[in-house]
Amino acid sequence: MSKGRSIICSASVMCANLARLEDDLKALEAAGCDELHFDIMDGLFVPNFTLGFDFIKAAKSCCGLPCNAHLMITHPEEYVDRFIEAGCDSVTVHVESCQLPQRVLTRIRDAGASPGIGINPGTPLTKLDYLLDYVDRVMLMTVDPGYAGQKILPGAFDRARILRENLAYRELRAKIEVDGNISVRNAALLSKAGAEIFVLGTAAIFKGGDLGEALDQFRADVARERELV
Ligand code: S6P
Ligand code: MG
Repeated sequence: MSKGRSIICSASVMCANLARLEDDLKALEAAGCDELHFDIMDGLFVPNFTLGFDFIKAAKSCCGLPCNAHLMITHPEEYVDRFIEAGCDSVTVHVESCQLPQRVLTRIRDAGASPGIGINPGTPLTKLDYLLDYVDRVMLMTVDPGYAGQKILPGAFDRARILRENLAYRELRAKIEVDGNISVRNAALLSKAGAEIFVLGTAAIFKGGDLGEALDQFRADVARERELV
């Protein structure tokens, strides 16, 4: 992040108050949040269940923010079209769950959405090599996926740096996104390492207070912290 350029904030909807979803989404939109991040889990790829098509449609009906689906599911190729139909502007699939990931990414783009590839902390970055030409974002999981409220894995910072160098060497413009325990300090360090999109969950803004204020505060704190790390 160069001086003056703000981080891209993608708010993790599974961390919102689901009983007051409309209020939370409107507050995020009013505060200038850049995107909504929908975690889709199927109980197989990760040991948890979360949101689905109808939930995304409901969210779309009460705010105009761009929506990203983070598919933590097996056989994502069978579902990407339906997530795009439900209103997702971008769809991220995991390299670990796709048999033929390049084909799935191309299909997402051909369907009119922006493709992203996600990668778990234990998967070598080299698995991404042949996919970087096909994506607008690479989502580095900074915790093992499945739950909010975890601690960042220390290897995350070097992985962001190595990926940024690889993208620069190949003159590719895919953005690096980071997901999991994005606190102010972790965001500052990851931003310095080359991350541009930050998934904001319980470590960032969903702490029970005013969401708009929390987002403003988070942006300001990360900008300040970034000068210190
Ligand atoms: C976790 C999922 C994430 C979480 C987000 C929660 O598997 O992919 O998107 O919703 O990481 O954030 P936090 O700050 O509670 O770790
Ligand atoms: Mg996620």
